[in-house]
Order: sequence, then structure tokens, then C-alpha cells
Amino acid sequence: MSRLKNKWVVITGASSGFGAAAAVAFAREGANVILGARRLNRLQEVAKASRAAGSPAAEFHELDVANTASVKAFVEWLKGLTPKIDVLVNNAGGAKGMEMLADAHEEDWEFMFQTNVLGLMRVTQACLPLIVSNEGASIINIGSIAGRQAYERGAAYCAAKAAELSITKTLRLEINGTGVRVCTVDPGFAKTEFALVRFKGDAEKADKVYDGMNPLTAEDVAETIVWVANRPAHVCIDELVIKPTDQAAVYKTYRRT
Ligand code: NDP
Ligand code: 8X3
Repeated sequence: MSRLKNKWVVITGASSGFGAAAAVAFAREGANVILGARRLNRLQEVAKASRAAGSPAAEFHELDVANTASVKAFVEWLKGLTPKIDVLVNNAGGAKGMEMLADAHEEDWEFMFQTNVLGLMRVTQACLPLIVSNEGASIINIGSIAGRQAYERGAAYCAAKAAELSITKTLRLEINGTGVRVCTVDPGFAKTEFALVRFKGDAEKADKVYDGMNPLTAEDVAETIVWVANRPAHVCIDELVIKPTDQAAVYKTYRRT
């Protein structure tokens, strides 16, 4: 039997990409999934798919991780469903814009820091009281290879994901002794809505990112997140980097065309 059966899993950014796929993957293990994001119509679909995949309870609520009041309202709501969280997946985030620092836009920096960094901290702080007394629970943060290797035109995103790695390491030190695991899963190129968001709806530019190569899928990353959460309680996967085989480094990608 899966260790995740009947556990309570909270996923931020569950309306698309890794978050949506993770909801269904946890549901297949028999876990209850609690889903948050801004697009409610999408969350409704993901909750339905999660129930169909085997989740005893799949519930959703609006969540804007960039807004403290929204995070508080989300956590107050989820306390009505469960007194404890077994797995928190801090996934909400992404990139906006791809310009040199000299030409980049402050509102894009705001988005990247508000979601990937401050949003992760807000949600974690608000959820911690429901997690720290729960030995064997996991906090799984979604980082990126961008947090490990800087690249041109990526200053704010690389810095935000480097911050995520640092926050993960800090929290692991701070809650050592509680039995709660703090992990980071750091993917390379994965075809989700990530590039579409980064290029502000320009589908042609977004598709070009993966031209001629085989990127990761949302399901590849979701399976990995579930695997990390499903280790025995005494095992913590501190840091896990997952890249497409075609990607040796951020901009060293094998292209068939
Ligand atoms: P998607 O764009 O498909 O998913 C992003 C998710 O984040 C959506 O569900 C979106 O929901 C949510 N989100 C964005 N802003 C907010 C907000 N303010 N409040 C709540 N939710 C928000 O991309 P991915 O699935 O690829 O991205 C998931 C995570 O993985 C991100 O942190 C990203 O940086 C990271 N990542 C992605 C990689 C890739 O190549 N795809 C590689 C490495 C890391 P909504 O808009 O409905 O609020
Ligand atoms: C997404 C991967 O390399 O586009 O985090 O930054 S990358």
C-alpha cells in the first residue's frame, strides 16, 4: 500500500503544468489533494481529474501567492478540511520576460519574486503550524536548474530560484528535529505553460524553446515529486535535479533539426 494513501497533500499552482499533473499523480496514490491557484475553472477540472484518479477528497480554493490576505484565506479554508498537512508542494511560480538586465521590466521582476520567493515563504509560514508536529511530512519546493546556473536574460528568474534553494536549505536547518523533510525538486526544460507565460502569450516564441529536442513533460516531474514524498519517513531527498536527456546544461541542448 502506498505511504501516501489518505494523506493530505497541498499543492500551489495546481491549475496547470507540474501542479496539475502532481495532483493527479498524488490522487493515484490515494492521497487527498488540496489545490490552489488563481484560475478557478482550471482548478475545477484538475479536482475532477484527481477524484477520477482515486483521490478520496480533491478540493480547491482560489489562491494568489503574491497576496498575503489570499494566502491567509486559503489556509483558513483548508483548516476546515484537515488539521494537518502531510505534504506541501510549493510549486506556484514561473518566469516573465527574457531581456538583458539593462532592458528588463520591473513589473516582471515583481512577478518573479512575488511568486517564486515571497509566495513560497508566505505559504510555508502559514502552513507550518499544520506541518511541524507531523513526523514524516514533507515540504517540497519546486526550484529550477536556473537557480543553479545563471544565464543571460534570466537575472531575476535565476536569482529567484537561487533564493528558493537557499530558503529550502535554511528551513531544513530550522526545523531539524521535527521529523519533517524539506526538499527541492529542480527541473530543466519542461513543456508546460511556463514558456507561454514567460513570453507573455507568444506561442511561437514559446514553442521555439523546445525546437528539435525532447523536453520533460509535466507528468515526468509530477512522478518525481510523488517519489520524493513517498520515501520512508527517515529518508529526505534534499535536492533533486531532473533534466531532459537532450539537455546537458541550461543552453547545451541537443536539437535534431
Ligand atoms: P505553468 O505555467 O504551467 O504553471 C504555473 C502554475 O503557477 C500555474 O498553476 C499558475 O496558476 C501558478 N501561479 C502563477 N502565479 C501564481 C500566483 N500568483 N498565485 C498562485 N498560483 C500562481 O508552469 P510549470 O508547471 O512549468 O511551473 C511550475 C513551477 O515549476 C514554477 O515554479 C516554475 O518556475 C517551475 N519550473 C518550470 C520549469 C519548466 O521548464 N516548465 C523548469 C523548472 C522549474 P494560475 O495562473 O492559475 O494562478
Ligand atoms: C525553467 C527552466 O532553464 O528555462 O525553470 O530556466 S529554464
